[in-house]
Amino acid sequence: MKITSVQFVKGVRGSDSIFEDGISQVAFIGRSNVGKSSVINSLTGKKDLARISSFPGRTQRINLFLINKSLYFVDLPGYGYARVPGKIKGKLGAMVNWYFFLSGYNQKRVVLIIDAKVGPTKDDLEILEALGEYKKNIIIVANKIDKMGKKECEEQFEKIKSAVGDQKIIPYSAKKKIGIKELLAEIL
Ligand SMILES: Nc1nc2c(ncn2[C@@H]2O[C@H](COP(=O)(O)OP(=O)(O)OP(=O)(O)O)[C@@H](O)[C@H]2O)c(=O)[nH]1
Ligand SMILES: [Mg+2]
Repeated sequence: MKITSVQFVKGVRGSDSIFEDGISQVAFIGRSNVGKSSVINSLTGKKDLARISSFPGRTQRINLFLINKSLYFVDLPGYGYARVPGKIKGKLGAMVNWYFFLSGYNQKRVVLIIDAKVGPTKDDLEILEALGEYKKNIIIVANKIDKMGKKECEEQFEKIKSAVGDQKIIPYSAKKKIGIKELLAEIL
C-alpha cells in the first residue's frame, strides 16, 4: 500500500478527544534523536512534515498526522534526553508514559525505533519490555544504517536480534530512504 495523502492534524499534551475518534493510531517511539520524526517524514515523502533537529528533545508534543484519511501516525517526544534540562525531561517522559501505559488508548502498531549503530540501549530494552507487558503490537526499526558499511550492518543486526528476542526488525535509513517499503507494508 502507498501513502497518497498526509496532513498534520494537531499536537496535544495529553488527553484529547482525537484519540477516541475511531481512527487507528500507529505510534513512533524511541530515544531522543534516534530519528522518529525523520522516519515519519521519510515514510510520507515529505521532508518538513515533522520537525527534526540535531538537538535532542525537538518533539515536545504528541503530534498526529492523518495518513490516507484513515490512520494516524503519532510522533512522540523521545526518552533518555542526554542534554535537555531535567524538568522538561520529566514532563515529556511522563507524557509518553501516559500515552502508552496509562491512557487506555489503543495503538494499531507501535514502531520502536533504535539506533542501528548504537544497538539497543538499556532504555530501549526497558521500553520494549514494558510495551510487551502491555501487549502492544510492536515492530522494531533499526534506523541510521547508512552510518555503517555492509559488514558492520550485518554484525549489528545479529546483535540487535539476539538482544530483542522474537521481534520483527527492519533495517532502515531515513536519510538514504532504505526500508520504507518494508515498513509501510507492516504498518499501513
Ligand atoms: N545518518 C542519519 N541521520 C539521521 C537518520 N535519521 C535521522 N537522522 C538525524 O538524526 C537527528 C535527529 O532526528 P529527529 O528525526 O529529529 O529525531 P527524533 O527521534 O524525532 O528526536 P526528538 O524529537 O528530539 O526525540 C537529525 O540530525 C537527523 O538528521 C538516518 O537515517 N541517518
Ligand atoms: Mg522528533
